[in-house]
Amino acid sequence: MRYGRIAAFLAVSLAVAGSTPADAHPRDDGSLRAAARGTGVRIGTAVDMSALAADAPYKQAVAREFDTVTPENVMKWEVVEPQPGVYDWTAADQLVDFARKNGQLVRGHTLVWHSQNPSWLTEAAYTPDQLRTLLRRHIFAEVGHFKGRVWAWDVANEVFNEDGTLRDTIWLRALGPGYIADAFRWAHQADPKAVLFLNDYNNEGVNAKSDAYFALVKQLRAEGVPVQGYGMQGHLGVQYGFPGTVLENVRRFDKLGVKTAFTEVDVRMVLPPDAAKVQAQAEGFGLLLRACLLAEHCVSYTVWGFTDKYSWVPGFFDGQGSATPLDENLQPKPAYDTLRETFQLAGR
Ligand code: 9MR
Repeated sequence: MRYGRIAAFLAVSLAVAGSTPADAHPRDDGSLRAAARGTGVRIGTAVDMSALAADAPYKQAVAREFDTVTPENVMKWEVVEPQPGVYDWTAADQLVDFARKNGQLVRGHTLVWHSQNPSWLTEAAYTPDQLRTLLRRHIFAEVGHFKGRVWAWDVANEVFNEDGTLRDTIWLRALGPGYIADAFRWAHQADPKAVLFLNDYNNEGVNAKSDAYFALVKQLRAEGVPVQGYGMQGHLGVQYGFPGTVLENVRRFDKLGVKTAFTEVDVRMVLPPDAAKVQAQAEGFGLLLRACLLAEHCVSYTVWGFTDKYSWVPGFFDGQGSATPLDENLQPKPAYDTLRETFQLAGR
């Protein structure tokens, strides 16, 4: 599989761009999903549930273009347990049903994190024992609710700082570093078939943060902890340049025997866009996809929103945006074409 995939990719990479005959993909409806077929890498997107409910062209595009969906917000703790012991799975169930109807898999996001936790949890003075019980209950409730319906879980999200030290969170403070292994064990008990991931940003290339993940994965697997995946979010910006060691990094996790995935890819820019930034953006999207296609166990490539109409970026980074492969009118940018062509080259 691995060498077939690489050989096919390299062989056609040498072909002149655009020389692929139009009839090379008889079942090709021109979508990313069709292009990804046969490559071993699933193409996914984060889904904004308000947009899915209100915007028909958006909804059609989610169904047409993607093999997997990730809830952008509706599986986070603050949404699913707004009051202690009171669960609300409504929006998340809607996405899971939508995915089943469209033959898509679901990446669950996320079980233990420092952000988007309910205020009843973060603002009360729980003892360490109580916090441990609450975390365990949360993981069993959520993973149990979706048992058999969620393909992969981002179990622990963003647990390291940039320098490779563990992030100071309510979990680390109260429970110590062992909370990570516990979260994986509980998730595995709740759904033994779900593929369990660590997930972070700025961990795509070889650096202090990804080194810390490498050591953690090695250690957890040596201890028999069910960590099965390493997720790289892939929030890039054209103004920063792109990491040069992504393939090297993905391959070292390959060798540890875990799956890898790009889980939240977007490539932002300082507004307004111009031709050079748009071209650089396409290269950023392509760089991560190539690394995934060239790795042995990279199972999915997910964009964090596919249209600028609903991207999180402008709300978080002043003066930045245009971070997704489709513009506000759902028209493709060069990044979209790069993704499709890169998949097509690898899939033939
Ligand atoms: O896209 C999400 C945005 O709508 C939320 O307001 C934000 C809150 O922190 O979270 C965003 O998604 C994040 C994801 O869950 C984890 N990695 C970083 C993403 C972008 O901030």
